[in-house]
Amino acid sequence: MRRVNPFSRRLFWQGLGASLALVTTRRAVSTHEGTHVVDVKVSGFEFAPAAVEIIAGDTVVWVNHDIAPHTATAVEGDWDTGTLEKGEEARIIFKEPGLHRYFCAYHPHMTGEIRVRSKPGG
Ligand SMILES: [Cu+2]
Repeated sequence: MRRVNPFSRRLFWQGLGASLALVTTRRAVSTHEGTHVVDVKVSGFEFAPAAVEIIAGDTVVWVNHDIAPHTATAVEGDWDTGTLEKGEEARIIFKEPGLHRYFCAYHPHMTGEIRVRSKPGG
């Protein structure tokens, strides 16, 4: 395949070496280097998973799979995805550690929570 030129092949092996190193030194290496994106599916009038645990700086993405519109609206009122129609998504970056409970503004029985832990070593 033309795409596998010597350069990208070398990158591939470097990547493999890095992941092997991660496995062997797992205890010493943080599982959260850089930021992560966590998906929450909004489907069947539920947030799935309803409880999510992330590290400060991570992003949560809500994707609405229902025909009904939904929101993810913070109970504390400090963030809100706004209305998500079917197929739409919204992302929110959580920078501060803490527990964020949220609900759907259209269907308040739909609830979820995001637990944001502090960044290791910071
Ligand atoms: Cu809803």
